[in-house]
Amino acid sequence: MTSPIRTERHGEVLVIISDNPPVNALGAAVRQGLEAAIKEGVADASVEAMVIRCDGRTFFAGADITEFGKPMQEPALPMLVDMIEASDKPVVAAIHGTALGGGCEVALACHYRVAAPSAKLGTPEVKLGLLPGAGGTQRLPRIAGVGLALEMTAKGDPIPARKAADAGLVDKLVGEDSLEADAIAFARGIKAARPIPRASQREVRPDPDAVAAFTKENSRRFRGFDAPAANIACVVKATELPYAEGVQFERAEFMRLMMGVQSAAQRHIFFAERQAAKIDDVPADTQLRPIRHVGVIGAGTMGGGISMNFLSAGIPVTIVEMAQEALDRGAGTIRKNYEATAAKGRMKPEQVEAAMGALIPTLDFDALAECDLIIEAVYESMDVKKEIFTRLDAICKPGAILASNTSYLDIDEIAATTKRPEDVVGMHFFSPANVMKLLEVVRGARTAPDVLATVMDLAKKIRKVAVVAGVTYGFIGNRMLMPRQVEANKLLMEGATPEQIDRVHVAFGMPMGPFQMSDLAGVDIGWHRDPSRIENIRDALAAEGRWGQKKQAGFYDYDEKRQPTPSPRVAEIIEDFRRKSGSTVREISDEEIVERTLYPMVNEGALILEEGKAQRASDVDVVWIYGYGWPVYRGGPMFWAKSEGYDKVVAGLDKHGFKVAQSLRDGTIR
Ligand code: 3H9
Repeated sequence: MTSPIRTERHGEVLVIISDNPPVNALGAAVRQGLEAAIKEGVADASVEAMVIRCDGRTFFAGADITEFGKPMQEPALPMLVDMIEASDKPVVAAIHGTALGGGCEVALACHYRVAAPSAKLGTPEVKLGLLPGAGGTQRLPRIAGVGLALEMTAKGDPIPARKAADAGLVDKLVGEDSLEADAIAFARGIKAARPIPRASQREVRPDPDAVAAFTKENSRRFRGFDAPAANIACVVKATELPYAEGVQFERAEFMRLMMGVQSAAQRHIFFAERQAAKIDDVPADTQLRPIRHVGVIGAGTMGGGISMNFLSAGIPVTIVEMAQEALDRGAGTIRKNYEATAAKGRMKPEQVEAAMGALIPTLDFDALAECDLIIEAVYESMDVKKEIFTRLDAICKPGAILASNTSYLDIDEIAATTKRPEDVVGMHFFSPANVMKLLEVVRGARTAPDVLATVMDLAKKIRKVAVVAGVTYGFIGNRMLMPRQVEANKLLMEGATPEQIDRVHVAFGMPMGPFQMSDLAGVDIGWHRDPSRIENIRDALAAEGRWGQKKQAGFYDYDEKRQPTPSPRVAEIIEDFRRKSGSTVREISDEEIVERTLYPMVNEGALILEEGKAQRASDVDVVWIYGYGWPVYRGGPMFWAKSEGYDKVVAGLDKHGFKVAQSLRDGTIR
């Protein structure tokens, strides 16, 4: 097998080049090649300096994650980077694309770093439940200071080359298109400079105030995760210990995290997210339909949020409403949202104007005739949706994709009202649609493969994580929500309180529990609107106008700042229902809440897979991570069930009398 590493001589400079697509991950062959090339440079008396650069779209984007958990082949990355740093001839990293993780650590071990202005540097290991384990936590603070090292390691977001240059992480920004030539010229300039600057030999002073402030500031973000604290601890060690001892600490922490379930879960999600984009029976090279102009029907919260995704990606949107007032309100909300983003400095005023300039609000339904994709986002009524699709069928150009944002309804029934069911697909966005990353792409019985492929590709362009779902009530996410809600309501009748059930869910790592979620979404959603018909606790709340946060009263009472407190009135309502139904009230344990609200979700996920309504278990996990805030360190419901042990989950379900999915009982979930 040919090595992914080659060398080229440019006079006294040896250029070491990696060519390991797609992202130059530092797999065994790359490490072996780099080791050999550095040795070659050190041994050759005519070499005075070395440059390391990568072919393709990026500098090394990290260790090869697929090797984790397998026996490590020599040389291990920590050894390799130490060897690079120990070279008695200066080594220059020439960075383009993203120098991430182990890639950033290779750059930190080099004596100098030059970068293209568009490059980014980062240590995203924390997002995989890890820390930079090849000296990164020890070299980074020594070069860039404690503050930036904490930001980069514990949060994991990459920084632009310019910021890296300001912090001393990059010695020189070079030409965007002349990286190699400029790096060679730079190497010539420093080839004789002595002493050779070695990051590990530098010192960095402790800064306990900065560490305390950073930890406090990010406590919410880090809640439940093991890796951020480990990253912080390593950076602190860099200020207290000599390099050799600091890396030992780093190594031990890295191994501890690597063996833990959190990192396994986070690595699972890294690959699950990428896998979700692939459709088993649709070839990757399927010819896509061009989407140059999108139409959205409905300028409410959902329609507005959906439109923003496309506007932000530079795709014009025609948005249609029935009344001028609703149209103006919708367009106004979109502008307000963009302006709020601009006020936070995350958008330039001219970008706001460019996005708004690409929005065409209209009352004329026929204006959708020339759109390439039309997304219906009106309220959940099959009759209304059928009428809309009949009209779309009559006016839309041939080949246009007709999508519904329905959260529950049967796409096939909607498609059947048209003469082109192959062009009909579900695009289920999650609220707020401009923020939430998940898109469920609902594949109807007759949806054409190129329609699916086009929508999946488009999802990537608008920075969504798309998952294919089959036609089933509630698709993947909402269908799994239903058994949870049913059990949560039963638990109330048996003695649990909304506070207890929500607390268990939050302690598990969910952003909120089932009743907090009801209050946020609106207790009145799906309500029959007849205050005299009170069949359950929810009806009783809705009848009293306790519609949730918007009314400052739902399952909880809310103050003006939307802070919840347990509601005595709700306790009364629950008590009243318990009495009327004659249910025996008992103490409910937190464990029972987990078994009865979370295990049934896993069970439903297994049924969805058995019925072929999701392609793979990891897709179900992606839905829950990106659509509902399932804690990523638990890897999604299906990964969680596996890591807990299917036997334990089955036993819990059996104990409470649930009908258990066969694949869960057999442990054959895929
Ligand atoms: C680390 O470095 C540990 C060290 O500190 C210590 C060691 C001792 N390995 O994302 P894309 C695959 S931990 C293996 O779609 P983009 C990916 O699965 C690592 N494979 O492209 C996909 O495969 P497929 C720290 C990897 O342009 C394909 O490449 N580094 C790796 O949207 C294309 O990926 C990170 O965490 C990898 N490291 O984004 C960086 N990276 O086509 C992780 C990617 O079969 N990577 N693949 O589905 C990224 O963030 C993005 O891939 C990147 C490109 C921004 C680079």
